[in-house]
Amino acid sequence: MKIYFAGSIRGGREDAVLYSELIEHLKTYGEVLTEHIGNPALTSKGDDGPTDKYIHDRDIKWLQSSDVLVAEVTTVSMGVGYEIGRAIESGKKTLCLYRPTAGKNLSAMISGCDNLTLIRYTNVHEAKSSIDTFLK
Ligand code: 6IA
Repeated sequence: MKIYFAGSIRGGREDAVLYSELIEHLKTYGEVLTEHIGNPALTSKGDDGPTDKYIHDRDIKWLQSSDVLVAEVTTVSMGVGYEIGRAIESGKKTLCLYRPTAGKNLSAMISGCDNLTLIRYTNVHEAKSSIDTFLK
């Protein structure tokens, strides 16, 4: 199975360690095409490719070749929202993981969407078991 994991980069890297834990878990199910998202060395200022066009075009190719999209949506990210929209439009199975946080509200464009699975969780163990339920 090819898995596209989406998590915030320029939207903020506060959850980078959590992303890497989720990615390690996802790797037990197949190939994670976007392993770099969990790399704490990738900062919101860092670079990972020659140009933004290169990053966009490469990531969309990976997204199109994937079987499922798993997105951690707690840290608001325009790129993650865009990837979710593109995945849904192409009929991909999509899981969004959200950790409710005081003072933050999830976008209605995610919580109101019938074409994705939205799971609210409180800790990484819950997030992993939601992944298990979704992928099995
Ligand atoms: O808007 P964001 O940057 O938070 O968007 C994050 C999402 O877009 C992730 O799920 C990635 O799949 C994708 N993405 C955005 N930027 C990159 C990137 N390097 N490398 C790989 N995927 C990316 C950007 C480095 C940048 C900080 C210069």
